[in-house]
Amino acid sequence: MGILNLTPDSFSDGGLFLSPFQALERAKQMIDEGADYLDLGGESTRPNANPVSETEELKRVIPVLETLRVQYPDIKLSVDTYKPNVMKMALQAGANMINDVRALQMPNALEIVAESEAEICLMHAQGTPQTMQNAPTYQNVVSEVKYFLKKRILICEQMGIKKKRLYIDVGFGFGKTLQHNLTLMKHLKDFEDLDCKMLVGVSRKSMIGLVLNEPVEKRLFGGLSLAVWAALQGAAIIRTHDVLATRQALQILQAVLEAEN
Ligand code: 8Y4
Repeated sequence: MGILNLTPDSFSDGGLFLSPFQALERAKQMIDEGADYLDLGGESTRPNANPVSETEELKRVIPVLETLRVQYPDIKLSVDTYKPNVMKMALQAGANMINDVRALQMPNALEIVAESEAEICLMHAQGTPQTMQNAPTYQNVVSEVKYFLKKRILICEQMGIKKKRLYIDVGFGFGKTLQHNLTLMKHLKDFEDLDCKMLVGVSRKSMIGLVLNEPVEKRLFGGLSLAVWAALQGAAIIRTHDVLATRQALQILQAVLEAEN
């Protein structure tokens, strides 16, 4: 899954992909590099980022989504939003997935996606982007994240959403310290018994930077290592800024896994 930032303030590629023209160029590049999904985001989710109005988010996301839908009928289009009305408009414009860092906890979000056929990513976060990095705490990060996701899956099923439409995501960096992130990564396999596909997003994140002591533009190798690890633990989708490199890392891994004995 290639990340398509439609925000002017995203700190990894600060403003590079804001104009619709540039966004579409970037989308084409990631599709050419082998992305199966694009994840369109109109509100920065980085720590301390300012929330964006619904009107502004719609203005950033919907025109690009509509254009991509026409130009690339086969690519899966995901929209990264927690706002129910953005979900509704995105689904009408042909989005295939709603990627919600609040796991459909906003009023009406469940109802809106339940009326559609779209896939859904339920992500765990502690706190909001404004507050989440202020001393996150857990007694047991793995069991607490797992319990949260289990509850959200159950609520989705009660709303009539079939489990096969759901992806779960532990939400690396969302209200987690470096130690929490590493522990979750070590125990990704434990999430298998929730019986949903898994999405993992670690591309360029601070957990890589903190271990390697590298700035955001030098985190590719670390990110590839984590992508391979996550795939081995059962992740179905890797959300990344670096589609070609990630594709190739996963392709060679797959060749090994499928080799004859
Ligand atoms: C550099 C670049 C450093 C980006 C940090 C970041 C996830 C997600 C984000 C995730 C799912 C981000 C929207 C944070 N992360 N959605 N979204 N899973 N499902 N930070 O891990 O990329 S935004």
